[in-house]
Formats: sequence, structure tokens, C-alpha cells
Amino acid sequence: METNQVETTPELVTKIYQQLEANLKIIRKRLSRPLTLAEKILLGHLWDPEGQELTPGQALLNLHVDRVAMQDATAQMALLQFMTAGMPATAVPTTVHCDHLIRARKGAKEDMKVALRENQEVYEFLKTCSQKYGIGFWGPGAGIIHQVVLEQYAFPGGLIIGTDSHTPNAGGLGMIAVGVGGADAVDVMVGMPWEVLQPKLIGVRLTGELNGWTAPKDVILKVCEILTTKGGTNRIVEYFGPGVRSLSATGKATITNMGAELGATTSIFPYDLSTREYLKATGREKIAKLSDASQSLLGADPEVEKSPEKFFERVIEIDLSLLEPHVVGPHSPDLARPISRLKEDVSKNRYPERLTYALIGSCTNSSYEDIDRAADVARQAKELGLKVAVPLVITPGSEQVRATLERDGQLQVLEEIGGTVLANACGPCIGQWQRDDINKGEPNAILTSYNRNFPKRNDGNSTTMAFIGSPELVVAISLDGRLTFDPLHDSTTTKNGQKVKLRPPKKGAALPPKGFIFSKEGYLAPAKSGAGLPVVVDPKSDRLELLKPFGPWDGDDFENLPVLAKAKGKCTTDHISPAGPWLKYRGHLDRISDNAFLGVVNAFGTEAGRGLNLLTGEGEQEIPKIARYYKDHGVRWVMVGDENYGEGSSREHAAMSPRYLGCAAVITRSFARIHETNLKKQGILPLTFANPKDYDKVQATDRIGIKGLKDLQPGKSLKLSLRHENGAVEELPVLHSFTKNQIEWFRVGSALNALRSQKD
Ligand code: MIC
Ligand code: SF4
Repeated sequence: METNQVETTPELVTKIYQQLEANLKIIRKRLSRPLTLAEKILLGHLWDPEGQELTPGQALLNLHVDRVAMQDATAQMALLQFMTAGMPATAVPTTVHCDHLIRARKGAKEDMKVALRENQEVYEFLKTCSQKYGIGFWGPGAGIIHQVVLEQYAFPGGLIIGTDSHTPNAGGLGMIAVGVGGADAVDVMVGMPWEVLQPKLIGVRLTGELNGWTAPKDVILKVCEILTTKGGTNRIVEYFGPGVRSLSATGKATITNMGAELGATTSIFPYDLSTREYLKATGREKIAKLSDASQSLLGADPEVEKSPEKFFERVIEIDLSLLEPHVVGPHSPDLARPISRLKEDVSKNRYPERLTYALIGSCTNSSYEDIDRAADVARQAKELGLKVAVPLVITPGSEQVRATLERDGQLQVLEEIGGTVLANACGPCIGQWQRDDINKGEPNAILTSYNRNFPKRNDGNSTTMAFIGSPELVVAISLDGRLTFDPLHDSTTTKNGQKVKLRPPKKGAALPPKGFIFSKEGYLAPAKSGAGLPVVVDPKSDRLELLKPFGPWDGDDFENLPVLAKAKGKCTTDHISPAGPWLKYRGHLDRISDNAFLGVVNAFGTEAGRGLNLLTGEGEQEIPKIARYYKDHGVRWVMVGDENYGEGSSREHAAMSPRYLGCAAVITRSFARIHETNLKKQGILPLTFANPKDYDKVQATDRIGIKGLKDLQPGKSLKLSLRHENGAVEELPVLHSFTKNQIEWFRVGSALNALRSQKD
């Protein structure tokens, strides 16, 4: 088998544009109306444009995917699954990026040394797997997945899936880019179509132009406020309008990246001048030329901008000229307010006034422009005699950006005011931050320019309150150190007691005037022929474990199931399968399952992650230990959840660990998209209460029955019976969203079992 073509070549793009054209001819005939941009790209990728059912919110689309990207924390499980399919190489161009496992402690150099030592075995596995199966491998230090994809592989009009929820970053370059679980990636890597619920469309019309302190980040913070963390579920957010044309390509990527926080399938911007400039600056002039020639494919039809309400379920209007800088948090990215209201919120809610840390960068906000604007604030500080009042750390998104910012002096000035540059990796954005300045349990506030701020997200401490703003705002506030400092209106004090005021940062250079320093440092192309290459997994390893298939459904209704826990309020994948110290076990299902539900606020326990073992009658036990106890005693169980259960990350461990420990069903008021699919793929029943109030009826000592499974059919509800401790039985209807195909996954035990049986 010859090497896979990993690069996005002009030939590949030409072929994809031809396919878009051909498909859209059919779709236009079928729909006979103008199309939005998202429709063009999505439906242009249909596997069967003639026969595909098309109903937003209902139809399951089968799509051709142009590319797959995986990061190290999720790639391990995805590749372990892919290996069991017995393919010689991936069917579409695929890359692996080592970014999540690097801990942040002292700074780039030392942290990298530790990471290489600690994760050697995992990096070796990912590297040998990549070599063997035709996958491009970006080693540790090369950059964060989304930034590298944006710089190297993304192109307007393409369709990419990635095993990371912030994959929509590439929507800034006009791609449909979707975060998925590893099992979805496996489908595509073995050459099957990718299946996704046809999203509804939300339009965001931008007018005016950003000015002063306002940054692209503020657009998405505002949209988060308007739509909330579940408002985008099964929706694509499409941006259009004159304001769009004033944004840089990387600014647009910040917006689509953090669109993940809306639960949206993805977000997308049209191709325009700034996209072209970015492609050119990153060495892809030929692709820019092809996009120029296919502009009609890469933007909405003109009628859409004229009467958007005809094409979108909802249209949101934002005037960039009037938009104020925003700060969101703590604990949820939709808790937004303009900076001018932050003071009031701090005092009303008794948030700590003094910050303990300021952090900028990450996959969301580490572009040349971002750091250039942040550096402009730092330069002013230097001139005014100010230094940071709290530690400031900077995580560059890729080696390419880092080296360029080093050459052009921005990193230096940030260091001169007291900043520390970390490795080109996720680090503090994903609980891989080892801070020594506070004790666990100590309430404190931090300010970041990242995208997520769930409890424990950054430092593993649930009492750390993380607020989010644009990088320039974060740097400005770090100079004063108080969350109540509004750089637009307030002055701060220098060491000598002089009152000084910052001016708004100058408009950042969207692209480096002297060009990027091109870097593919840390990249390894796949071997020419992988057939004979070994992939090493030590059977004694506690980091990696080959997978054994889950067993099939036994054909009977479930009866007498205990409730493992009932999540109260927000329950993200960070609650279900915490990251931080657990990231190291992402390739070892048995070991990582010890973290299951540790962050869940259980309606039946007093402390997060604890609950009642119904078999022994002991309360306040660690939830994963209870689950293991049930597993060891051959008892299946259910998990109960609230609204938008499983929001956040794409990590399928949040579905695999429960399945491994014996979960039969997760019953909630509603699910987040990626997690619901992940549960189905692992053979778990995701069910929702037909009447959301029924959530309240579930008690700690209930035994649950699920009836009607033999006749499980799309659109047909099931019956849940709750047998309370006093013997009373209540019957409740529950809904599911299984399709015919997905029902098979449940029957045979998992989507992977179904895939294997198709191949045999
Ligand atoms: C995140 O931002 O939450 C992560 C860590 O990148 C996750 C992936 C993971 O948990 O490995 C994501 O967003 O999907
Ligand atoms: Fe990494 Fe954070 Fe981006 Fe996730 S959001 S990919 S953890 S930098």
C-alpha cells in the first residue's frame, strides 16, 4: 500500500470543488431555492445527493468527509478502535497532533522535557500507528491541533471532522468542521460515510466594524450570551453581512472555535479577501486561486443576505461598531456581561476581586493578530513603567506562530512585563496546569482568553473561578490585577504611585508583515509502505490497553436496574470523565474508568462524585467504585441526568467508561449532540424523559425497568418503570433518537461491533 496523501494539495481541492458543483446541481433541482453557505458545503458533500432525505432537524445525512484530525488524548482510543477494523491505511487524509498531554508548570523548555519523558510510551504508540496507517504525525511541541489544521490543511469548501470539540476552528476559513467522538472518526477512516443529523441553521448578521478594545472574541462571547450553551445544539451558525468582511481569517477562527460552547454542530464564515490573504501567507497561494475561481460555492447565494429570515430559523444581529468588550464566567461561558458591568457583578456575587493568574493563547486565541494586540498593550505598559500584577502566561498555538512572534518581538515584550511563554500545547486550558501558588479548595479568580471555564477546567480546583475575555483585555487587566479594573475607563497605578491610563490597542497586524517563519518542526510523514510496521502496546502498560469488544444486548428488557447517580444541574463531559491528571490514562479503558462521574454533582450525595451503593446500602461512596462493585456483581445500572447532559468535549471516554462499568441507559432531560452519539456508538441507550418533570420522580433507592426494547424502532417511545423503595411503581414514557442503523449498534453491543460484522 502506498503512502496516503496527507497534504491538502491543489489537485485534491480541485476534485472536491468538482464534487461540490456536481452535487449542488442535483440539490438545486431538488430544493429549487437559493442556498446558504452551510447548505452548499454540507449538501455538496452528500454521499447520495439524489436519494438523501433532506429535513433539517430530522434527516440523518450521509456525508463524504475530506479529512480527519485527532489530538493525542482522543486519538489513542480512536486508533485502538481503528486497529480492530483490520484496514491497511486510513481511507481519507488523517493527522494526529500531540498537544493535550503536555503539562504546564515552569515554561516551554522544561515542560517539554517532562512531557517527553512522561508520555514517551503514548507518543511512541501514536507515532508508530501513524507511520503504519498512512497518518501524518505532529509530535509534541509542534502545536495545538486546530491551529496546525488552520495553517496547514484547512481550505474553504471542505469538510473535516476532528476528535475534539473545537474542530470548528477551521470554520473561520470557510470549512464545515465538526467535532466528533473517536468512533465517528473510525467510520470515516475505514471509508464509510459519516452520519450526522441535518442541522438547522442560525444566521448571525454582522454589521459595522470592530474598534477600540473590542476584538473578534467579543463577538462569540456575545453570541454565547444570546444563545446559551445549549442554544446551538444540532444547529450550524452561519455568519454573514458587511461586518464579516472587516474580520481577519484568524479572528473568524476564534469565533467559530468558541462556537463549540454553544453546542453547535459547527459555525462557518464565507470565503473573502481575508481568507485569501491568510491562505497566501501560509503558503497556499494555489489553493487561494482555486477558491477565487469557485467563489460562488464558498458563500451564500445573494438572496440569503437580502432576506435572511427566509433561510434561517433565527437571525441574530450584531453591530460590531457598538459591541463592547465582554467578560464571561465563572463556570459557564454563557454568563456574559460587558466589561462595564463586571464591577457590579463582582460585588453582587462576591467574586474574588483580586485575580491570581492571567492566561492568554490556546487554540482559540493565539493568532499573530491576537498576540500582536496583546503585545501592544504590553508595550504601553513598558513605556508607562507597569509590570503585570499577577502572573501572566502565554500559550502559542503552533511552532509557526511562536517562531514568527519571537522574530517580530511580541513574545519578548510580553516577557519583559513579566509574562512566561509555555509550550505550544493545551496545558492550562485542559487541567494540565500544575500551579503551586494556591491550595486546593481555596476560592480564587483567574482570567483567560480560552474558551471553556467549567469548574476544575484549568487547574483541577473546583473553587477556582475562571473568567474569559479577549487576549488584549486579559493582558490589560493583568497589569492591575483586579477583576474590577476596566481598562476602557479606569486608570491603574504604577509602582511609584503614578496614575496611568492605557489607550486601546492599535489595530493588530492580521498577518506578519515579514511573512511567517514556515515550520513543520515535529512533523513526520507516514511511511511509504506501512504493511510490515509494528505497533507496540506493552501488555503491562497502565497507559495503553488493547480493546476487547463489548458484549451484545441479551435480547431482554432491562429490569431492576439501580440508579448509579442523578446529576443535578450542569453535567459536562468534564464532570463525567474529568481530564487533568486523568488525561494520561486516555489509552487505557480500565484505568481511566476509575474517574467515571467523579465531577458529577449527585442529587443523592452531599459531595461531588459520591453516592449510594444500593447493594451494600453504604452512602457517600465514590461513584466509580460503586459502578465497579455493580459490574463485579453482574448488575447493570442507569445514570440519570439533567438538561444538556454531556455538553463540552468530544471525549468518548465519557461514554466508554460508563459502558465498560455496566451502564445500560442514560436518562436525561436533554443531551448534547456529540455525547448522545458517543453513547449510542458504545451500545448505551440515551433516553430522554417525555415529560421533563419526571426527572424529579427518580429516587436514590429506585429500581428501574426499561420496556419495549424488543420492538425498539425509530420514533417510538419506550416505557420506563420506577419501582420505589415502598413498592409503589410508576410508569413513565421516555424518548430516544435512534435510527434504524443505530438500533443495530445497541443490539450488537457497539457501533464497532456492527462495523466488524459488516466486514466479515
Ligand atoms: C477540550 O477542550 O475540552 C478538549 C480537551 O480539547 C476536548 C477533547 C478531550 O477531552 O480530549 C474537546 O474539546 O473535545
Ligand atoms: Fe486544547 Fe484547550 Fe483548545 Fe481544547 S480548547 S484543543 S484543550 S487548547
